[in-house]
Amino acid sequence: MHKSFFLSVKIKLFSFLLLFSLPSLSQPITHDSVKAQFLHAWNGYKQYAWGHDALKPLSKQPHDWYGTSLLMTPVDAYDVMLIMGLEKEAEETKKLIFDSLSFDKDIEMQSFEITIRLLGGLLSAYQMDGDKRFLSLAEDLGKRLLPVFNTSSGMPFRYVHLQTGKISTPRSNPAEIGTALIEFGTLSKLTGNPIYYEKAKRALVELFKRRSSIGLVGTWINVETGEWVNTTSHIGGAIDSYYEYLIKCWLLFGDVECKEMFDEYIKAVNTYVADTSAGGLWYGQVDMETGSRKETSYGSLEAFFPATLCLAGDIERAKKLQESNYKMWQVYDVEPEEIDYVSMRAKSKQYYLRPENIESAYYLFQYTNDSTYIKMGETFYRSLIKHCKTDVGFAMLNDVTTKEKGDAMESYFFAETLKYLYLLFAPKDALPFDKVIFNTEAHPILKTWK
Ligand code: DMJ
Repeated sequence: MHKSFFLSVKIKLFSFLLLFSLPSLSQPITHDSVKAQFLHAWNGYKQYAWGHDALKPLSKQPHDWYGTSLLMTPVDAYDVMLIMGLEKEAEETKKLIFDSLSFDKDIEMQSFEITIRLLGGLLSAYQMDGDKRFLSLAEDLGKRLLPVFNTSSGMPFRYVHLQTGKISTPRSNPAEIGTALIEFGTLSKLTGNPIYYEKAKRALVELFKRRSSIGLVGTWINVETGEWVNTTSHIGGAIDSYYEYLIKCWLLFGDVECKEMFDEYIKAVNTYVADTSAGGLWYGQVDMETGSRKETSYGSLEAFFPATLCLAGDIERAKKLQESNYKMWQVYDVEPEEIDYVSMRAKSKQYYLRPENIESAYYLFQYTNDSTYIKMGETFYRSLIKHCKTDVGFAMLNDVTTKEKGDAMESYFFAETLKYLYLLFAPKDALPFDKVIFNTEAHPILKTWK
C-alpha cells in the first residue's frame, strides 16, 4: 500500500517534470528525446490503463474497444521498446501478453484493425524476440480471422466472431480488403501453412479484377455482389494501404503479380488522382470511371504516399509530395485530418496523432540522407509536445485551429508515430531499414525465408 503510494507520487512528479521542463524549444532533438516522450506516454498507460487496450489521456480512464481487452497498446508498443532498448518495459509487457492475452473471446471484431495491430505486432515480436509463444498467439489469431475470406468472391467481410467464426458486413473498401498479405503471408512463411498467403492474395487479385476501365478503384464495394457502392477514387483512408501492400508484398515476398498490379495502379493514380493545378503536387478525389475531379481534399492519411513512392523508386515525386505534406502541417502547426489544398483551409479539423507525415519524412531521409527531413522531424516533434502532450501521455486534437484536445491516444501513436520519429533521429543501426518491410502499423517484418 505504502510502496504503491510512493510509486504513484514518483510517477506523477516525473511526468510533471517531463511535461514542463521538456524540451526547451531551442534544444537539439535526438532519438533519446523521442524515447523520453515514449516513456512519458507509456508510464501514463501503465498507471491508468494497465492491461487495457488504451489510455484516454484526458479523463485518465482505460478504454477497451470491444468491452474486453485485446491488449492493443502493449502488443502495438512491444517492438518499439525492443528498438529503443527499453529492456525493463519490454520484459513487463511480454509478461502481461503471455499472462493475459487470449483470443478465445465472445466478441465480433474488425478484421483489418486486428490484423495490422495485433497479428502484425505479434509476428514482429516473434521475429525480434524469438519467443515461440508470440508465434503461437499469432497462429491462433490467424486461424480465427481466416473465415472472413470464406465469401463467394474471396474478398473478405469486415467483421468476424472470434469464437464462432461467424462473419458479417459485406460492404467493405479496398484498404480493408487488401491489407492482409504482409501479415497473413508472413504467417504462412513462418508456420509452413500456405492457406493464409493464398486467402489474402486472392482478395488482392479479386479486387484488382474489379478496377475500372481507366485502372482505378472506388471507396466502397459490396464483396458479395462485387458492385461498387461508392465510386470516388483517391489515395486516402479506405483505399490507402491497398496500394501500399501491393508494392510491399512484391518487395517482401518477391510476388511478381503484386508488382504488376501496383505498376498498373500507379500509372492511373498519377494520371488521374494527382493534381498540380493548385501549385505543388497533391492527390485529390476523382470519379473512378471517368477520372473527372470531384474534390480537392488531401489529409493526414494521404500523407503516407511519399513513403510508398520511395519504395516504388519514384524519389522525385516523393520529394514533391512531401513538400506538400509539410505545407499541410505548417498551416496550423499540426496537420488537420483533411485540408482543401486550393484554399489551404481545414475541412476536417481533428488531428488523431497520426504517423503518416512522419513516416514519409523517415523514408525520404533513408533514401536521400537530406537533412531537410530531419528538420521536418524537429517541427513534428515540437508540435506534438506543444499541442498534444498531457500530464499522462499525448492527446489527439479535436480541432487543430483552436488546439482543443480530445480524449484519445490510439495504440498506433506508440507503434508508428513515436517509432518513426525515433528512427528518423536514431543511428542507422537502430533498425536495418533495407532489411525490413513495415506493415501498415509500422511493425517491421524481416524476410527470414527463401
Ligand atoms: C494506422 O492504424 C495505420 O497506419 C493505417 O494504415 C491507417 N491508420 C492508422 C494511422 O493513422
